[in-house]
Parts: sequence; C-alpha cells; structure tokens
Amino acid sequence: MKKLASKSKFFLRSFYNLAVLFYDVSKMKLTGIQKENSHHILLKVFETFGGIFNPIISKILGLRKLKFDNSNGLMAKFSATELDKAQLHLKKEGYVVFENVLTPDLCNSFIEMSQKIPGKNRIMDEEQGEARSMFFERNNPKSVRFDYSGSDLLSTDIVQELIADTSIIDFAQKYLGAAPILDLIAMWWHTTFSDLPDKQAAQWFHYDMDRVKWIKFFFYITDVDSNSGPHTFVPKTHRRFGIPFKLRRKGYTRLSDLEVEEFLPSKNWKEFVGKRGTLIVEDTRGLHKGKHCKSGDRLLFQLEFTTSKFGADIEELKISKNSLLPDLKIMMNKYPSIYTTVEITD
Ligand SMILES: O=C(O)CCC(=O)C(=O)O
Ligand SMILES: [Fe+2]
Repeated sequence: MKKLASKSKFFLRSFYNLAVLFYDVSKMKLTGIQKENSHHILLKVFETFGGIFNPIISKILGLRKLKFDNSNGLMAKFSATELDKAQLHLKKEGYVVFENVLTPDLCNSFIEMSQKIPGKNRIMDEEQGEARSMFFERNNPKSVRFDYSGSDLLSTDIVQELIADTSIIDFAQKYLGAAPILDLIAMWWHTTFSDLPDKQAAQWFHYDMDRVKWIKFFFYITDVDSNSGPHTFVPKTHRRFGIPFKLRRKGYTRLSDLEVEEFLPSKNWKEFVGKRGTLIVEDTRGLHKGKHCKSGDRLLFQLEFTTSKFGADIEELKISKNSLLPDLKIMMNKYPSIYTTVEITD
C-alpha cells in the first residue's frame, strides 16, 4: 500500500514537472524570458522521462536553419559524402572523430597562447587549490585542471577564426536541426597533479544537461594516449533512455566507473586516443568523462553550439572592439543569432 502511494506520488510529481517545463518553455518562446527555476525542472524531467522531450522542446525554441557557404574552413577538406557519413555516425553513436583537423602549426600557436593568457586552477574535490588568475606553468601545475575564460580565449585571433568558421557551424547545424547559437568557448589543461580522478575536473562519468539540445567540438591540442587523459564516451547513451533510469535517478551528479559498469559494460566505452589536431564531435547528453591523467598532460579546446539558450546560466563572452577581427565582424553582422552570447565592448 505504502509502495503504491509513493509510486503515485512520483507519477504525479513527474507530470507536474513536465507541465511546468512546457509552461516555462512557452513563456521563453513568447517573451524570451526564462523563469528562474527552469533549469532545475529541465533536469528533473530528464531524470524521469529519459530525454524524450528534449527534441520537442528544441523544435519549439529553435530558430530556422541558416544558409552557409561551407567551401572554406577546417571541415572543407572532407568531402560531402564523408561529412554525411560522419553525421550518421554522430546521430547513431553520439560521437564522431576527425583526424588532422588542426595543423601542427595551429596546435603550436594554441600551446603558445595557453601560456600567454591567464587562467585559473580548478578547485578540486576536497576543495584543494586556489582559483586566482595566473599563467599556466607546464612544468609546475598546481591543480589537476587549469581553465581559461571564454572572453580571454575570444581575445585571440586563432579562437576568433575558429568561431567564424562556417564549415564548423554548418556541421553543428546539420546535427542540431536548427540554427546554432554559440554558447561556450573553453580550453583547459589536464595534469598529473593528483593521483586520483577528480569529480570537479569532469574526470568521473556524467551527462551534460545545461541546455535542451547542443553539440560539443573537442579539439586535441596535444597528442593524447591512454595515460594522458583521453576523453571517454559511452556510445549510444545520448539517445532517449540511453542512460538507464537507475543511473538517471541518482541526479545530476558524477558517477564512478563501477556505477556505470553495472549497466553499461566497459568493453563498449570509447576512449579517444589521438594525435594533436584531432577533433571529436560529441553529443555530451551521453555519459562521458576526461580520463584521469597519469602521465604527460593534455590541452583541449572546446566549442559548444546549442539550439536555444534555455537552461543554465551562460558565461558572458566579451570582446573589445579593437581586437575584433574583420572576418568575425562580418560573420557577426551577417548571422547575429549565432553570436547573441558575444558582447562587443569599447
Ligand atoms: O575533459 C574531458 O574530456 C571531459 C570534459 C567534459 O565533461 C565536458 O566538456 O563536458
Ligand atoms: Fe561534461
């Protein structure tokens, strides 16, 4: 009897949350304003309904697709057939890998840049470390992860060129099925500072759910082998019900390898070893982590595109008028909706 009562309570609560979510989504669609608690409700609905409503909400909130000339840019070296095949793989498995996307010269420029702009040591589990701004010392890391801010990255030419690259944006759009919005620019080092995988540094399995629908581009800037912290993904978990209910029920949290292994055998996990310049495009709604770094280090650059800003707070991206490159300026004028997260300052 008690069990039945708690089951009906769960059932009622789930449908109440679903109704609230659709109310919040309609409000966002009509007014462009998001209610404060919406991200929490989005997470709750994902927990119970396993992602069946994400594509529907994305359709409601998404903007009409844009037309791009994708004959230039980093992805232009792949044929239309190769790119179509890649899209199919991405949809089916949740990830796709492209090799030699960034040239060694560009990777060198990224490494140089990572030592010229400031960043912060990630406060680790047990709150070790301090998050004041400093320059990264490759020979003397002070945390397991060293992060750069989106705005600092955006002040550099190489990053501006990448976010103005229509071949990348077009690939994102094909997956998303709506006009992409750039909602994250990130870069971080993984180091051997700690002997244990760190939850704060995303070294435990988790799914992302800051938005409704999104796609991440992970660029390896350094060579990555099994010991230097390869990005790791559980194929097909990006699909509806891809993450078993018993794992979703644990909440928006980090999961140990053992907890994941219980439902999704590790022989199927995909550990991406790859040379610098490798690009992994991934729907991080599936379970993923950065494997703990045991030797060497790893520098990774990341872009995320979404169909709507609905969800968690978005880090502001600021760029000063003086450092804005002409190519990006043209893109921002031609396709303002992609760059609504970017603010040009004096
Ligand atoms: O560092 C990694 O490979 C994982 C990062 C991650 O979880 C993310 O970017 O969503
Ligand atoms: Fe993540």
